[in-house]
Parts: sequence; C-alpha cells; structure tokens
Amino acid sequence: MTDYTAHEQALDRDCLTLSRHVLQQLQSFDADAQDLSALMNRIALAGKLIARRLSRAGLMEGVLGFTGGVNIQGEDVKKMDVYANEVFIAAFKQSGLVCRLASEEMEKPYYIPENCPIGRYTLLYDPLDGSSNVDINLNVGSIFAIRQQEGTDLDETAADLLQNGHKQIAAGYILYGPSTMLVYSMGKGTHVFVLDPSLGEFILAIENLQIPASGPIYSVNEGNFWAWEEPIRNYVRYVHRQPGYSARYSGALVGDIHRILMQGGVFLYPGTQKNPAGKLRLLYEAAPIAFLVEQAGGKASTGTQPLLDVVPDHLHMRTPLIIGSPENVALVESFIQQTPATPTVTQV
Ligand code: P6P
Repeated sequence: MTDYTAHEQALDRDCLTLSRHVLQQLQSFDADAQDLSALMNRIALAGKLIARRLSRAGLMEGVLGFTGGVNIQGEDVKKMDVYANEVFIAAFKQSGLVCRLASEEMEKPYYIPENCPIGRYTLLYDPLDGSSNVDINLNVGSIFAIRQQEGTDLDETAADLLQNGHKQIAAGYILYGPSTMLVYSMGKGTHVFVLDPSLGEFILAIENLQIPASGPIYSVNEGNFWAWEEPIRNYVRYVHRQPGYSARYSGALVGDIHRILMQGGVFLYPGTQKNPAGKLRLLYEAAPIAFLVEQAGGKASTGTQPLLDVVPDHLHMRTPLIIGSPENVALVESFIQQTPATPTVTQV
C-alpha cells in the first residue's frame, strides 16, 4: 500500500462523521435525509456539551450535587440532570427540526412553537441516565429516540407518542466514559462512533456491530433478590451455580448495556412483587435500547413479550426489561415460562 493510499484512507476515516453516515444509511440526499442528518448532528452537539461539562464537573462550582427538587419520577434531581435536559432543548431551538421533546425530567413534552409547523419529528430522551454515578465519576449516558409526529397535536396531549417501539425511526445512546461514544441505529444496523475531541466530531469506529449470540455476563441489581418473583430468583440461582458467568452491574443502564453489546450476556431489570412494571421507563429508556440491541442481533423482552411490541398507556410508563444476547435472553424467558409466579408473600 503506498503512503498516499494510507493517508487517503486515514483522511476518509476521519471524514466518516455521523452526519455523513446518516446520509449513507438513508442512501439519499433528499430533504428528509438532510433533516435526519441534521437532527443526529444536534444530538451529537448535545452529547459534546454534556461531555465537556462532565469532564470539568469536579473543578466547577454548582455542577455536582442535588438541586433539592424531585422529578416526575419521584427521584431526587441532580444539577447535571437539569443541565443535560436544558442542553437538549437548547440544541433543538431554532433548528426547525423537532417540534416536541419528551424527557424523563419533564412531566409533559416541551414544545418549540417556532419549529412546530415544519418540524415533524419528536425527540424522546433521558438526558442523563444513571446520574447517581455523576458525583463519583463513573459512567453515565444519554438515551434518545426519534419518532415521526403523527397529526397536528393541537391539544398538546402528544397522544400519537403512545405507540409501540416499532414506531421509532432512529434511536441510540451517548456513553460518557473514558471516551465519549455515540451508538445509534436507523433500522439498518447498529453503529458505534467515538468522539475525537481534537476534531470535535464523532468518528465511525464500528459499523454494523453484532452482539455475541451468547455471553458470560449477567447484569442485574441483586439487592432486589427477595423483591423479585420466583422465576427470576430461580434464574439467578441457576447462574450462581453455573461456571463461567460473571456479574457486572454499574447502576447506569447505558454503560451496562454497552458492555453487553460488546461482550455478550444479559441485562435484567425485572419487575418486583410491589412494582411488577419495574423501574425503567419504556419510551425513552427501554424502547430505544431495545431498538439498538435488536438491530445488533440481540433480543429484548419484558420477560413475557417482545419489548418493542409494548404499547405505552402514558408517557412515563415503566416496563420490566430483559435484554442482550438472544441465547441469554431466551434462557431467562425459559425460567419465567416454566415457573409459575409465586403468590405475593412478604419476604423477611
Ligand atoms: P437501581 C438509573 O437511575 C436507572 O434508571 C438506570 O440507568 C439503571 O439501570 C437503573 O436505574 C439502576 O436502578 O435500582 O439498580 O439503582
């Protein structure tokens, strides 16, 4: 290979930015394709702004810690949650791209009136997932999904968002770790980009990522063991006895999912006897992640039905989530199908 070719190849790689990749995925340069390319670029901008603040959080006043408020989820709000939420809103104002933003941090969708007549897309997002990790400098993430707005939504109820995950036209996450990564899919495979801070661009690192058919990792908060239904307890007892399994759990969905995507295995956030729906939110946590993982050859379910088939009855609906390598997910489901749920008993 001549030096020129090597140079040309290196240059081409540095130019395989997110916006160019979106156009390649859509195999089009028409207005819709350009809109989606621009939309993904705004998400990338939000990720860069959040990554920048996280990298200096420990040195700045008023960045870490709690606001003292409680969000719609009943969770204590971190200052970084508020910042990240506002970053996504700011990134889409005056963009003409997105009319509505539905966020974990906001009870109702945020409307950008100047975008609404033309912006036919809705962004659903968890601006800073796993923010309990922020103050201890562990990985956190942003999760996003893009849906086409259906109808005019003049009553601002956003009722058209209450549809299953197959309605997502794009989804992904940004992982704020040792490097900042953006992983996304538009229904044509799952692709991994790494932020090159010297360029300020997300550059393609892995195209068409494939999750291993099975893997050694199970990722679940075993502190909930006695709150689970018996089938999940039986599954965990099984993996305790099997050689070769490793438990990995960070308390932040994006990092735990990224590990499973790269190395194989299964992530579980099952329901409990008290909260059968579990903790994770469907529209802006579980469904986007399920979209990505299934595009990478994985499987996502509630334990009893495909996750992407679930139809939410309200914006912040929660769902159990069993997700990862298809063989690992099938094993968990086999325990659920074999063992009748135990009657609700109070565990000591
Ligand atoms: P627990 C973070 O709050 C989150 O929504 C996900 O990122 C994470 O997987 C889960 O909750 C952790 O919940 O109950 O294990 O602390």
